[in-house]
Parts: sequence; structure tokens; C-alpha cells
Amino acid sequence: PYFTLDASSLQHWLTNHADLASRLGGSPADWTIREVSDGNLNTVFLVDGSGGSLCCKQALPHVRVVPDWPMPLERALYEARYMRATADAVRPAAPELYFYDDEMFLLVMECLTPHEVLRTALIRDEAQPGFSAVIGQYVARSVHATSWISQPFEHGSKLLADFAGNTALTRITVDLILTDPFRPCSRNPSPETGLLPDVEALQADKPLHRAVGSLQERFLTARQALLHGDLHTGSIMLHNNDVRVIDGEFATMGPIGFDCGLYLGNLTLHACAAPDKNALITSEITAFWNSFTTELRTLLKTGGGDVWALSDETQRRDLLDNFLLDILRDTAGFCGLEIIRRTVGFAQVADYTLCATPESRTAARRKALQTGRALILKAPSLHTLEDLLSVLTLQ
Ligand code: SR1
Ligand code: MG
Repeated sequence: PYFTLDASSLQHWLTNHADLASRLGGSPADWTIREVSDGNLNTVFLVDGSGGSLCCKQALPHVRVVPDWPMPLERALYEARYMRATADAVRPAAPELYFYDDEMFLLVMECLTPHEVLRTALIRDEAQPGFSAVIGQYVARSVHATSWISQPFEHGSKLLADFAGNTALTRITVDLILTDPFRPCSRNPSPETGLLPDVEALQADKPLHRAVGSLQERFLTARQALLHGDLHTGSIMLHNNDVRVIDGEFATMGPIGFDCGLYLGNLTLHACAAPDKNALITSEITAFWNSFTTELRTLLKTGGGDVWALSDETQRRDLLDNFLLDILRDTAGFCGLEIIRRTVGFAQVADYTLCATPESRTAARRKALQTGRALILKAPSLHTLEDLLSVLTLQ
């Protein structure tokens, strides 16, 4: 039966799992176990032995940072399923999953050291440029492995069934990203006084709410491929040019532009907080989009799915152009939503600590809200990446 692990009970649990213990080597008494929990939801331990290391991640029955917010343990199962569904396609851009314990809701994975969380690396100005090309390729490959265009429909149907139960985390997304920032809500932290008029305007903005309504519909009804579902800069670790995507517990079938938009939204936020990084962020956004579209075009040149099964090469190119245009527009819309929710919603981001004064922080947040709003409203009329970049005004 389930119990919450601590360092000592984890050591005991590992000694009963010979395959994992042998990866660590040496004797259990010599293992070092550190808790390094960083995200909002789970407990994470890193275990070092003389022969190797492991990362052990356990779901808690509540949100880790809000103990009176209950949260089903099954999210660990969806993360394990996501890792298994995408591993072959995305390797080496994700850690290897060695073992999943469905009673302890515990994932045991490859330990990523000396990697750093991308958000932290950006804040410390330590990220080696070019990381976004890996993320673009990652999204294209995970999409290709799970979409109706590349796989027989039975594959998509199975994915729909396997992830349909991930409702608790999808509810978090629906509330925290798609709804709460646009209405008064007890989960939204109180904004600083200087930002209050902006938040009131956001919550009274009828044209914006209509556009958000379309994105809500896209998120819940466009089941294009298996999404990571929470692809922000805290869900990526890197060391030099070794870039890995972690934390797939929000996985769900959904619109591909959701993963792209969350990623680009977090990059854009970083530039709002640190305008001296505008050139870097513009170049990372461009690298992401070029790598994503190039990889997806290559992978989708030939078929395999029931969608587009009748099309010749010319028609496929035409269909693919339309498909990528829809993704671009979804990307812009979800990018805008992510920027807004990370600025005024429940789960805000550390990037704003880069602002030197309270006034510059308010100005950065105002710019983020304006950029998010423009993205959401202009998304349906965009045609190219350049159009999207011109809405961001980072140049
Ligand atoms: C209650 S969970 C809040 C946020 O943390 C996760 O990483 C997701 O981004 C979620 O929206
Ligand atoms: Mg996470």
C-alpha cells in the first residue's frame, strides 16, 4: 500500500528492488539521498551510489506547495504512460524511465546531473544558446509518434483511452491557464497596487474573453496528438547542449500548438522580465519554430495514418501547410494565455525577480499582459512566424 516516502524509507524501498539497487552499486548505507523537490506537485529525491545515480519522484495526495489542496495520486501513472508513449521517438531528449511502482505512485528515472532547470539557467544567464532547437525537435517527434496523420487511428484511439482519466490535471490547466486569470478568483494572488487597473481591465475585457473561449474549445476538443501538457521552462533541464524534457504528468490528447505555445510563452515572459535578453529570446523562438516545422515536415512527408491516406505528394504538402498554419495560430493563442496566467494567476514565475525595482517589475508585468492580450486577439489572423514575432515586439 501507498505511503509517503522519506529518505530512509526510500533507501529501504530501493534495497528491495535489486535491479535499481544494482544501478546504484555499493552498499545501501553508503548511498546519499537528497530531497530536491522543486515543482508545485510532487516529492523528488536524488540518490547517489558508488556505481550510479537515480531520480525518484513520488506523487503526494495533495499539491506539494498547498497541502490542503487534494490531488489524486494517479498523475504519476499518466507521467509514466507519457514517458513510455514518447520515449522511442524523442530519445535522448528525455530521461529514461527505469521503473514505475503503481502502488507507491513512484517513478524511478535516469538522474540528470549536473543539469539545471532551464528557467533557473535563464535567470542566471547560464543557458547555452540553441536549446530551443532541441525542444522544437522534441515536440515534432512526440507529435509524429502520436498523431492521426502518422499512425493508424487505432493508435490514437488507444491514446485517447489511456489518457482520458487524467482529468484532475486537465482541470488544473482549464482553471489556472484558461479561466482563472480572466475572472476574480481566490486562487489568483493579489496583484501589486500598480497592476490593479490592468488586472481589472483584463477581467472586464469582453473581446478578449470571446477569443479565450475559442482557445478553451481548441484545448478541450482538438485531440490532434499526445501533449506534454506543461511544457514550460521549469519542465526542461539542460547541461551544455544536453537538453531534456521532464515532468509529463499533465499529458493529454490535445492541440499541438498548446505545447508550442506554453514553451514560447515562458521564453517571452523571460524577455518581458529581462529586456536585455530580447535578442537571445527572439533567436530561441525562431530556432524553436524552425526546428519544429522542419522536423515535422520531414517526418510527415510519408504517411502511415488514416488521415491524408489518399493524398499524393502535392496534396500532402498543401495539407501540411494548412496544418502548420493552424498550429501557428494555436501556438500564438496559447502563448498569450500562458504569459497572462504566469503574470497574474496562481502559478507565477521567478523570472520577474530579475526586475531591479518594484516599478520595473510592474512595468514588465504590464508589458506581459499587453503582449498576451495581443497574441490571443491576433492569433487567428497570423500567417508566419514573422507575424507572430511582430506581435511580441522583442526586437
Ligand atoms: C497546482 S499546479 C500549478 C501549476 O504547476 C504545474 O507545473 C502546472 O504548470 C500547473 O499549472
Ligand atoms: Mg511540473
